[in-house]
Amino acid sequence: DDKHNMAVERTLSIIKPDGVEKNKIGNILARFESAGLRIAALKMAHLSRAEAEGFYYVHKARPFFGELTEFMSRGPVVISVLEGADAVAKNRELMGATDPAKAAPGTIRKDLATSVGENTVHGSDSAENAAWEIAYFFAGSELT
Ligand code: RTP
Ligand code: MG
Repeated sequence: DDKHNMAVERTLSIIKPDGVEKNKIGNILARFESAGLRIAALKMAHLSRAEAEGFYYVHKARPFFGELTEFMSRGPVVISVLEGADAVAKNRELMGATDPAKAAPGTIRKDLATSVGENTVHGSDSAENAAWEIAYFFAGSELT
């Protein structure tokens, strides 16, 4: 039904170290707000290697795991919780494809990212994973 299809959801977003290095924090957060997503929690952090490994644990066996976790811990990131109708899918749409070369025009990755490895943003890929990812970084009292 319509209610189900337009469920109010939360999703976890990370502006990766390359996005912060390029001074694109405001640019990216403005895209979320313009698309109707509300920023329900927000912080900057410089992840340790272990924190990055824990977050991307699901990719532990992949060949790019070392590169990915080294990159994610090389500088500060901006971690936020986005809330709104279909927030998980809406954020993925705003981000574009994992490979910036394949991302649609007007998406964050097409406009700002340089490679698959340094693709500027992370977004949860399901509501279930979003709940786990939000709890990984935020205490309940930090969510508004
Ligand atoms: P993310 O989790 O960061 O939002 O990205 P995603 O869902 O679009 O892509 P995923 O398959 O979950 O991969 C996680 C991140 O790993 C890096 N990656 N590198 N070198 C490679 O072939 C490769 N493949 C993936 C990317 O930074 C990707 O965002
Ligand atoms: Mg992913």
